[in-house]
Amino acid sequence: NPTGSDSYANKTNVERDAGVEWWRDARFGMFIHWGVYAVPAGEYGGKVFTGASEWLMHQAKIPASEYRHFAEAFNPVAYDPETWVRAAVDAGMKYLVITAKHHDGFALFPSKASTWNVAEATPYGRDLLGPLVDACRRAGLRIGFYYSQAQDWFNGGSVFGEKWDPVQENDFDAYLDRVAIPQIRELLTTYGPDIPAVLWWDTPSDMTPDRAARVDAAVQAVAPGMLQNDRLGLIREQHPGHFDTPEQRIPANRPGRAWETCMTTNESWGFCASDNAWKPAALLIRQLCEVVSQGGNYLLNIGPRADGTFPEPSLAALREVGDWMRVNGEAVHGTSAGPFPYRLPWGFASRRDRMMYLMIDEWPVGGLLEVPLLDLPETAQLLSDPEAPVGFRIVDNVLRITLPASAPGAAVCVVALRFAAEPRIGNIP
Ligand code: H79
Repeated sequence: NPTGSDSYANKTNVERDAGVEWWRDARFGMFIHWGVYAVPAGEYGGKVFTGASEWLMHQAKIPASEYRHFAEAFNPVAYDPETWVRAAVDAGMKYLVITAKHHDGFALFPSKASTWNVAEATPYGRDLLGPLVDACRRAGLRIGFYYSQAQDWFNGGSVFGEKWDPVQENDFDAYLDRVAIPQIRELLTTYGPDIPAVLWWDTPSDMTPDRAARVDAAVQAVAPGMLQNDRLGLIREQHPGHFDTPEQRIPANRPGRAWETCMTTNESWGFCASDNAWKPAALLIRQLCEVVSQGGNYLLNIGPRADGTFPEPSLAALREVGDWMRVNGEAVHGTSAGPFPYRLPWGFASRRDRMMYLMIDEWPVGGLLEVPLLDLPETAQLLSDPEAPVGFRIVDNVLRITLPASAPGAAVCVVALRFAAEPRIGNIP
């Protein structure tokens, strides 16, 4: 009987994790930060703001009466959700989370709760989420909604730090009742019974226990058991949600439950014209491997342009990650944390049933890989070159795997080991 999060918090880890199974197996998803901030793209009044273009209204202290003009230039005529979804699927991603509303209060969906939405405030004049939901459904991709429940600089929600506009002088409870809760209901009732698959809250400033309970009750009333992250309330323990959300980092110690690292592909979440700090695909792959080896999910962000297209460097990175995933995806999807608590000299490991995947990002000298396992595998194979000879034996309580003397490529290289039974773990260096 999935009632509020209070009862949820009392459940055992196993009960709590049952509804998270598809999400855990997915391991790899796409975050999408899209809104009218893609129009100024990190520049205002001749000044370039770096870091996070979705924060421009806040950083440049733009009054709502001026900021709304960006919506008049938000006309994503090249928006083709099928293309987005194909890019995600081809990259090996299994779910997608899009900003239904970010801190600037702009809704990507028609809303009766505020005219500050795509249907009423832009020349595009129609829903952006529905077509994406449909494209995801057709492709078998799950879709979640990010919703900034507390910060809303446009509709009278909370404001991080100093306020700069009279519209922000508002009763927060009135904002929750007038905007946030009705919009959350709209998001939960418009797109179908299993949509969204996840609710992704953010920055719970002002979300005192009674307010968080009020929002959660609204969610449970229409979508009992809805998968949620851990950012609903100020007191995280009151509404722990289903998973932890380390942002822009991979935790040194693996959390004791489901978790998801979200990361940008350059430095900004929203599209930022001046941000050219694109991470090489090899780094994204390495981060995916590290996260997966610790039992987490990797939610990789894309900031689409105002015309509805993904920036070319993002597409290039997704294609490269996809090339890697087509060869090595079995080390990612449906796996759980490897047996080693931290990175070994050569890299990471994940496992599924009797398989163990060694994800090598630092090729061992002479191709001699030392793995702290006490049992021999039945087979050992390089996923990128299944015909390559791979030897294995146990010497001094260490599994020694003989690989080609030099690395076959630049990206992480995976060796798949199949065991007859769960191997015993040796001394971890
Ligand atoms: O949606 C993305 C961020 O916009 C959001 N969470 C991710 C998923 C986020 N909101 N707040 N924060 C992250 C942390 C606050 C960062 C800040 Fe700043 C430091 C706010 C002001 C100083 C970054 C740098 C944003 C503006 C300047």
